[in-house]
Amino acid sequence: PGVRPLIAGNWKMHGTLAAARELAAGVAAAPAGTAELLVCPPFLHLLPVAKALGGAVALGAQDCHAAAKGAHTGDVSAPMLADAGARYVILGHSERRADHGESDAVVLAKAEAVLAAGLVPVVCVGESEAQRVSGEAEGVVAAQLAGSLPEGFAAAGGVVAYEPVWAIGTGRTPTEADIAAMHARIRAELQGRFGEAGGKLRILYGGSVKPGNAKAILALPHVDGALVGGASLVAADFLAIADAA
Ligand code: G2H
Repeated sequence: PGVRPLIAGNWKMHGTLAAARELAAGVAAAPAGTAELLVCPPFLHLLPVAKALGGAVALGAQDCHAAAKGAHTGDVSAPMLADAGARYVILGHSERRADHGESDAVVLAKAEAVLAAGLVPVVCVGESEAQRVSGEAEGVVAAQLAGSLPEGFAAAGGVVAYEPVWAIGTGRTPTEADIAAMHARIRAELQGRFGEAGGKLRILYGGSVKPGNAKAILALPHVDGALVGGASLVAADFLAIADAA
């Protein structure tokens, strides 16, 4: 209550240019609802997607470099993303932590670059299955937050996405009680660090969110939206999730 829910689509490394344009147009055709909509295509598709979205749906990227410019072959900076029309940047997704060895310190540096470019970081945190089973999940997530959120995070309206690694793309989700408990813990960490402002930041749930489970998940306390992977690749599914917010 109070914060506008955010439904974010993480398109990951999927699709052709034509498919990206079509998906963006399908999302943009939806009537404005309660939730803010955000789509995060691959870098290469940002500009055509921005054009197809026409401004009604926010644009985001899936990563950026920590430096504003320089000799970093193959990388993309936050100012470049701002220039292309992005408003959000997903950082520290577990696939980047796994595929590219991104640590909390790397995510922190990138988040600082995102803030410096006037963009909003969407910082992903989440425990592995072994950490969940051994009862460490909340401690792991609290440590990730402490290590990866920059000082200016709350002032910029930063977003936290809780994505248990074992729920990503697997069709498995935590119980509603486990999601609610983790989101309450994340809220407490944000308030402990940022005070009153931490009470208003959006905390998204991510990991196998589908039209069929979205309503129950989005109704939980301190769940202020969703980060959607697989189901964001079909406009009707993505919009059904947004309607559940
Ligand atoms: C988690 C999520 C989106 P999926 O990675 O970031 O993907 O919805 O496919 O589990």
